[in-house]
Amino acid sequence: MDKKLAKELNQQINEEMASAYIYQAMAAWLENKNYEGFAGWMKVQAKEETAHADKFYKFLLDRGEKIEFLAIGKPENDFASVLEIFEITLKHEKFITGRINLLSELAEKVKDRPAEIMLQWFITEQVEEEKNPAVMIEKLKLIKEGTGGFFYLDKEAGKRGK
Ligand code: OFO
Repeated sequence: MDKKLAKELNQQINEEMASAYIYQAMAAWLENKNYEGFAGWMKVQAKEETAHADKFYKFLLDRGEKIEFLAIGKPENDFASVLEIFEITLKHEKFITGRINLLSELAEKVKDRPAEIMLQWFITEQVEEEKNPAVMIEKLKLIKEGTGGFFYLDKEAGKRGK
């Protein structure tokens, strides 16, 4: 396998695990505030990220590449509001979409067809990954924290993955 592509795919395991870490820290902050629904939403998100990491892990294993686990930085642990959490989430997902696009362009450049096909799943997935926080941001902008509408949204958010 092309060395640069293998290195970047290995790096993506780290990016996905780092995403899980970021979202789990957000879930903890939300749980501390007793926003159990939003916290549940974030926990589902974190689990999805470890599943994404696993897809890259398995792909590299299947191709006979050596896997190297890299360091994960300390995530943000304090937030100004629930809205800010989802804004950070959207920004982070846009960064991940950029990573997936980079991987896809690289796979195309070196004509690695299996990698191209594997990455197509992620290209589609990233549409959802950006849409989910974007929808939540729109809703949160319409309602103030502490209102009945806010607690309703918290409850609705908790239905994710159930
Ligand atoms: Fe794995 O897509 Fe979000 O980060």
